[in-house]
Amino acid sequence: MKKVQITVLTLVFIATFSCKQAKKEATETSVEVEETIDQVVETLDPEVITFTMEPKSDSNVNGEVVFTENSNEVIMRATFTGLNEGEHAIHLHEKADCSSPDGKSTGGHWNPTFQPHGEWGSDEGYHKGDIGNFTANADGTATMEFSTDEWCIGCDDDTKNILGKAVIVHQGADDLTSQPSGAAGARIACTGIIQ
Ligand SMILES: [Cu+2]
Ligand SMILES: [Zn+2]
Repeated sequence: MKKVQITVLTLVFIATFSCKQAKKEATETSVEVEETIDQVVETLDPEVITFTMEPKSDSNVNGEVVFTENSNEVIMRATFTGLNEGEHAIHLHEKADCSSPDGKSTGGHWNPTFQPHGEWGSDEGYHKGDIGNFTANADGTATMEFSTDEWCIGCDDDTKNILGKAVIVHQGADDLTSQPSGAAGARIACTGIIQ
């Protein structure tokens, strides 16, 4: 009889222990699953903000700009109509205010790091708004894409946060050297980047 009791106790002990172990493993697994779900949600549901550009300086330019933030990178995609064929500068300017007819209410280039105007990525410096140039087709349409890890949408870093800035398209090309803004001519389309 004693032997039976010991055997039963042992079994109870083993059962309790394995149950605790199983519970611990289950908790660990569910934490891992939650972390994985968070990662998947971040991948499937990136921050996306979309804006319609309005014509400025009596142009007929219209456009749509989409910013997507994904894995510490912001991708900008834009489409335009009503442009003259050829190269056009596109920048982020410092204020999300498109109220003036010439677009100058947006201020100068967004330059939170106090650098000279230049080509994006240049060793000599460049503004955080110095996206560069894109080319319009003979029918006046254009698409452009730009991506960088030097921007964010709504983060706490003022040298990266594009919210509160403006997108400006110019009549001419940015020569990437003239100060302070590349001598790109009139501002022909504008949108504020406001959430
Ligand atoms: Cu500009
Ligand atoms: Zn610039």
